[in-house]
Amino acid sequence: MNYSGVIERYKKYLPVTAKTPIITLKEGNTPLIYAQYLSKMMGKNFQVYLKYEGLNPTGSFKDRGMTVAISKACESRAKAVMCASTGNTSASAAAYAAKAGLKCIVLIPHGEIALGKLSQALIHGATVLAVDANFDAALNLVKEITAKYRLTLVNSLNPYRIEGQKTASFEICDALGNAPDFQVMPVGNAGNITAYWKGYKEYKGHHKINRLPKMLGFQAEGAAPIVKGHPIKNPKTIATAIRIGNPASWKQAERARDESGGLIDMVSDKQILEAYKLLAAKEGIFVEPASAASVAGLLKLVKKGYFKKLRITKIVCILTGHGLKDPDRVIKTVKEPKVVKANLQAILKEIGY
Ligand code: AN7
Repeated sequence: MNYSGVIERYKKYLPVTAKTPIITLKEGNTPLIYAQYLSKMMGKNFQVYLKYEGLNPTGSFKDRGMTVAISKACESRAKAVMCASTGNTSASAAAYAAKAGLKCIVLIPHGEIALGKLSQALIHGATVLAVDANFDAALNLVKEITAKYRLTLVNSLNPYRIEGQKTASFEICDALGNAPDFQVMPVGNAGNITAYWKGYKEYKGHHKINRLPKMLGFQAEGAAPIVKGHPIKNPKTIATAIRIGNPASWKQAERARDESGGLIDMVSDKQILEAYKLLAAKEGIFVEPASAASVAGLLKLVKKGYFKKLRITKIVCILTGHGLKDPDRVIKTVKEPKVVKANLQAILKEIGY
């Protein structure tokens, strides 16, 4: 099939017209991978799938929203776009703005974004400003500036971002033939859970599916405002992508949770790193720490006995970003390679032959 990106594939469900210039890097169409190890671990009748969003062009799910946001910005003759970011939004905005010939300005929390993401924003030619503040403060600045000047906001407060991101739920339903029973995902600024839930409801409205999943969202313990019920002033977690203390789509996330009969809970950095290693070692999938929060959450719920064994139960975990975004984390998490002499005996001894 000649695949042309999420706008082309799902334009029927998106706010685009024949006049919209489509700026695409052929995002979307990511694999839904059956998780052999996790499914077996959960026992008979459970099927766990991993939606590997790290395989989008810039390595995260943000590209689905960015193709629509940047296309609409071009349609309205914008000259420049701006966002605050924990990293992935800036990488995606920079790439799509480059393709569209738009200026891109990003504010990042100084010293707190993963190296891969920073490299992306820089090489795509964005103006990157590292501000001496956390993500929440940076986003407030961006909101203020974009309200006053001719700069288009491309954070997920921009409704076109949500529109594009909802296509991931369409893909899951198209692949499974219906909605899954549960969807597990990380929650940061809460745009993505909002987008998925919107997508599922719309697909049901169009009779493409006949049920809705329960939405299970996970925040990092040190950055869990929704779980705790109040903003977190100094959010802390090794999962820098979701180090967010006052999510922009807080209310919408609660609505997704409540309407679906799901939950929003939290996982510790330790649980995140365990899931991070398990995914790589047992499923062959390398994700960034924030993405591992979904599987960490799944494991937490399994331990609690949350899932009842009734019939075939399908669970989809969203793996939001690629592991190569944050290679430093691997080095901090696992043993570095052993240095050996360049001789046969020494190597055979090490590998036990
Ligand atoms: C890998 O890039 O907020 O709940 O500025 O990069 O929709 O915010 C990233 C968020 C999950 C959380 N996984 O999604 C940003 C940014 C990864 C992410 C999230 C992010 P939302």
